[in-house]
Amino acid sequence: MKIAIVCYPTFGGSGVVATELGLALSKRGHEVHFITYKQPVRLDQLSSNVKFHEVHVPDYPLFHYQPYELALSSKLVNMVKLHGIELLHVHYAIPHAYAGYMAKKMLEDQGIHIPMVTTLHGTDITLVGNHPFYKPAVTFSINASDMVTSVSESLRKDTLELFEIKKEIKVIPNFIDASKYQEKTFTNCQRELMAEGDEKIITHISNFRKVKRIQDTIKVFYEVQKSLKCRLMMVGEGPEKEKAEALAEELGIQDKVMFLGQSHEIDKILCFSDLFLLTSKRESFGLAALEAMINSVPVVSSNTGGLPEVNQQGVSGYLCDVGDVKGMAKKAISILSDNETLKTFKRNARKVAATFDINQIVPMYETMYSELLEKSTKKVEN
Ligand code: GMT
Repeated sequence: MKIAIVCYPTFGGSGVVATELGLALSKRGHEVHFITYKQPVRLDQLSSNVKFHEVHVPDYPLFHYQPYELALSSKLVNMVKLHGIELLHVHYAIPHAYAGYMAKKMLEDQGIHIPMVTTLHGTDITLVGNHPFYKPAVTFSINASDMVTSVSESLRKDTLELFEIKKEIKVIPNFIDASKYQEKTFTNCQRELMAEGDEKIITHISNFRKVKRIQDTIKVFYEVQKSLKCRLMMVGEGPEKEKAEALAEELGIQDKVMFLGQSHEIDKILCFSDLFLLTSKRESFGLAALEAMINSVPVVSSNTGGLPEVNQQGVSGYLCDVGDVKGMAKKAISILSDNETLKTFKRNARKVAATFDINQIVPMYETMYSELLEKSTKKVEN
């Protein structure tokens, strides 16, 4: 199959999922065309099967806002025609589903019929998409997609509750390539570079937006460090970073909290981590938690959105109510204060994560694509 993938190319879960999906599809013999405004961060293997087409949005003095959707839909039309692309797969509804639909309609006008899959990822539904400014366009473009998928059952439910959806939404969870991660549970990942031997390492990775409640992450750590020797690695960049730095200083724990910035060495960091904290207000799936778990790092997270579908209570970690700082700290301490317990949680975290292996999930997309292509060929024939 020849598939076009549209996604956000910068740091962020939806772009990571889209890129990993495209790469996996290319390895399974499909031709994949990434159509984005920048080369996706994880797209490091361009080949005859994997192509990248950049969307340019030229500036013009009249434009107060640059017409990105227009440029994207035009690029999609041109690339579909040039490369004989058979299917569009857009990730994150805003504005990709809308631009994809426009491309589809323009192509239809030229006698080219191309099905479009929209994958919903999270805030495109629960936060941004739900805003009255966007809602009619988001509702329309979800309903106009040929197939809609969501990354968790929880996101599927939210979509049906928040929007008037006339389409079936298929749940295809996010995935991980378990074969890339060896069983590192009890090996030394040069952790001595980051902490002393008797110190536990707690990690948080995100884009530091309000929805992540990273102040709670700092507060949970503050409580934990009262009971055991530990350090906190804060990985990422975003609007809430300064407040979190200030809070660490205010609490007098700035020497134990390291802000590492955006990193390309996530697996290395997770390799020496003992616990992952994810205190988000909302999380449709929590890819960061899954990445931690496959690296044998147990997770203490909020009990929200799709997180309970990923992090198993009392098995791969614990889930507490959003904002329950004391509860999360208590759970973190219970995992970290006994090495045998920690070993069990580490082992379990990896086992649970392995159920989201790429080889289980990517075929679900392939089957869906084949069905869609078959349906759309039949439609044209009739
Ligand atoms: O929706 C967002 O906040 C952005 C999006 C992204 O691009 O990072 O994150 C969402 O999609 C990820 C991949 O499917 C999920 O793992 C995240 O849980 C989800 N974020 C939220 O729901 C807040």
